[in-house]
Amino acid sequence: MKQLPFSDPFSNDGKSHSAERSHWIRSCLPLYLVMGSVNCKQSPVQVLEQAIAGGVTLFQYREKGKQALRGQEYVELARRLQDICRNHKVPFIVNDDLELALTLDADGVHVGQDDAPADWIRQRLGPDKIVGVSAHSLVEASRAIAAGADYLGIGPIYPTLSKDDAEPVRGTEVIQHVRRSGLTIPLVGIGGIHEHNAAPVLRDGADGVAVISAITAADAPGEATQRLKKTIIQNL
Ligand code: 3NM
Repeated sequence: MKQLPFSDPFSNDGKSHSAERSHWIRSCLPLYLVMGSVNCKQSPVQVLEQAIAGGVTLFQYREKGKQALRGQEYVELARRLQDICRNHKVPFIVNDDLELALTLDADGVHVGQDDAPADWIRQRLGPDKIVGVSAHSLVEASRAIAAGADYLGIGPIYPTLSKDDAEPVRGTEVIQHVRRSGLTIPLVGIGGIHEHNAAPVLRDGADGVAVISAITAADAPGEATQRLKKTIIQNL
């Protein structure tokens, strides 16, 4: 897992969709933390610091749910978490909020199937930022790739309590299906993944796992991250 210099994919060198770029995106995906304040038992700042120390390779700010922060507080938390990411050279992605991403000059945006289309996001963000798309089937995966996605989040692999409107569980079969169809796009599995069930997700073709509760709901988020990272390294 060679980590290329952080600045590479963001340089405007006309290679946005080159093999180099896709290699770099893949190298960001092994342990992708998705998180907002509602997911955390401790302060989100502390959780993110511990998680990054434990080996998180990519971060998504996803402030969703009834208790989610709004307005200035929402932006303030985003800035604080982005600062931590910058200090550790971990890319900072915003969930479904192009305006916030543009305001903060975030490294990218992640969208779901009911959010703004990926090609619209890509147009506004420019070629150098990261655009991720949630997909639940081969058809959605193919469409996202055609719309310019850099990576896919495929799930839910296992049952999850972290997303109210989660789709039916897909198992790792959906990842096998996407890979067997010949699609090579960087992708992570998401939904109910933790240290004891991450291995099949990677063996079936994912480049990493995206998690919320495996890290945010742990009593010791740093240690939970380290254990999960160990499993990932053993199975990638
Ligand atoms: N997206 P946890 S599942 C944010 O299937 C999200 O697209 C999903 O949280 C999808 O790791 C999910 O706690 C929740 O199960 C993941």
